[in-house]
Amino acid sequence: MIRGPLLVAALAVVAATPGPAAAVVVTAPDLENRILATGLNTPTALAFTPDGRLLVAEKQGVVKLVSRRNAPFGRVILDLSERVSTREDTGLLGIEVDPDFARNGFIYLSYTFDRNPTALGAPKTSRLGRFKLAKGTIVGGAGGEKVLLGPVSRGPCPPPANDVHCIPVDLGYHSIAAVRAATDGTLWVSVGDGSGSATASETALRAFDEQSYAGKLLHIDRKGHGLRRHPFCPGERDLRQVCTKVFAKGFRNPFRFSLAPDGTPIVGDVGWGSREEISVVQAGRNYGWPCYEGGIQTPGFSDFEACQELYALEGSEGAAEPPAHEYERPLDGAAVIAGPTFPKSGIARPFRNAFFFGDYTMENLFRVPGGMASPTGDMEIIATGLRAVDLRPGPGGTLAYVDIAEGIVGTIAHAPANKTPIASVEAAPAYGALPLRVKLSAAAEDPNGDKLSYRWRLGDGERASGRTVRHTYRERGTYVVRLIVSDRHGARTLAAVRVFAGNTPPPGARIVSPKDGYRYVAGRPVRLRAAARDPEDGRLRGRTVRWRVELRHGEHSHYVGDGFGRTFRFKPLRDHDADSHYEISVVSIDRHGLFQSGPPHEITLRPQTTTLSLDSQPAGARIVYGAAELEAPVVRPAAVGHRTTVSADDHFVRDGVSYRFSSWSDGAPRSRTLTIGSEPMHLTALYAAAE
Ligand SMILES: [Ca+2]
Ligand SMILES: [Ca+2]
Repeated sequence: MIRGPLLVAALAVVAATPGPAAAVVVTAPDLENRILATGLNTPTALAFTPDGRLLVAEKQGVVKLVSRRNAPFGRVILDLSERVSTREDTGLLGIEVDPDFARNGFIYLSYTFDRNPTALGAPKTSRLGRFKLAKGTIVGGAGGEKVLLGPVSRGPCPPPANDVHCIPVDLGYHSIAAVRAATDGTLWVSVGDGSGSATASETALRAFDEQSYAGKLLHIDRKGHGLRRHPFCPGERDLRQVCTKVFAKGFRNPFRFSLAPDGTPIVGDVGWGSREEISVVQAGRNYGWPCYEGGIQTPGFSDFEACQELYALEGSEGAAEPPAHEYERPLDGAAVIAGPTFPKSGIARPFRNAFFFGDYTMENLFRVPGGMASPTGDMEIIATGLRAVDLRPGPGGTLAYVDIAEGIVGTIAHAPANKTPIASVEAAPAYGALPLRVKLSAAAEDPNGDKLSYRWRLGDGERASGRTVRHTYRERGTYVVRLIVSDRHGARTLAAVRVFAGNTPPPGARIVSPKDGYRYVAGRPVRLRAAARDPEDGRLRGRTVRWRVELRHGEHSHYVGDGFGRTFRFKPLRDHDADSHYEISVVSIDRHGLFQSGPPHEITLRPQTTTLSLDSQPAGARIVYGAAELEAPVVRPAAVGHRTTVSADDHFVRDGVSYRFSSWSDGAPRSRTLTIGSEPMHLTALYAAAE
């Protein structure tokens, strides 16, 4: 039941030459892909201001503003990275612009809070903050935040209660996710169950608790308070109480949702082992997680008493709501991304009255004619090769997306006849001593085969034309070279590259300690130290030294999180066993953003192990160890510090005799948690012959 994280990021450093999203294939003949922003560092979410500027949230806590003047790279307007968790699927995950933005300048950010992001520990909490954007800057910077949800920022959260304003993220999964503003100025917020370990955990049941923020769709006002006529505790008048903010419950990881033209929330709930769900959400209803995944009673949870009680309600008013649409998860995973429903008129035909959703892992984009509530035709794939993690209406009646892996924001646009050119730029060299003579080359094509024209802005006030340009930069600086490629029908595209004149890259950071092959204890912090220098900047530290931690399990690499700084501390997860290890890499970037010239330095850390014997008396009982089903006796290596669940079968038959479980040899109950110590362990499940 272990699934990879939702937001697996490519080594998230700005490349010198962002190319077009070559991987995206638009399969619908009357649509095309256009790029709005490139060079983004693990972008997770987007929003547009009413005047058409693009705001992009990056996972590590940075907000960029992309305007016509600074496209396609944009510029940083807010950096919250000193209080945003990057671990696993957490981070800055949602951004929204107030519908009355022209007057109040409000933008909303949903993120996983972390007091010390350079230590990849757990647990965390979630937060919704409000900022004010005026004249292109955030008023008060990171300190200008008004916390609307989640003021309690130290995990673990206390048990749920109406006055406990703590949004749990126990393990680095299923954080607060999307925030959407309705036209009436109210806010909708989706929150994951905050649980999400590899095994069925009781904490997932918070998704049913109306006094917990976990596993909910919330509906609040601009101050973060509940709204009148809230469905779950109708008698409650104090709109600061948790239950007054809850609109619907029973979600696992409702990562993305949208509001249909009639205001109905359409929620995509990312699945665990078997199903992805899209729900048309009604007030006061229960959408089933963790007892159901789609229409299936969730294996692992179905024995829970709370689930048995919910199953007993099937067919009655109190039963859980099935999703409007569900699809099976393939073996290598899936992650549904619910997009917008476009209106019935005033928009190009392919978008009219249609709902769009994507699957991040399957890299597809789908169109549902008629909308999710009442489809009028079969859903169809409109694009592939797209790792979209946010889908929203874009400028000019388009569908805008964020591709986290490519670091781009693009739109899917209606282009029934003429198609827009596709272009990228290369600078050779892109850095070096002054004077720096650079050859700028365009790679461009037009899908219709149109003849193309090339207009350059070289970043130092100079302009040029032609497919290839030679230019000398005489002053030290970082120049953004922009190229506009146009076809003869007036369709144009923008490509860009940075030139670092009078600058050279750092050769590469090295991990000084620990040594490659170091043996860790799960749950015990490992302190890492790197050395990095830049020819111009000298010794690098802080944000210029970037770490990445990946967990390797079998053939799969699993992103754990990012850190920064010369020293960095992370805690190996307790929920992985002897068959996993960590790969740690470090890179450096100079203070102008020039990425190191050498490859990342990487080391491997392996778990200390001991021997675990699981036996039964008599032999032959089935024992579930973590996600593995074993037949006793079995001896296996186990990672020191690893914590998991172990359960022996209630009864089994051997040689025609029926046996019933009585206890474990250490007196523990049949289903128990186990922490692996440093000494070899031997446990026996004791059975007695049943009458
Ligand atoms: Ca064309
Ligand atoms: Ca440098």
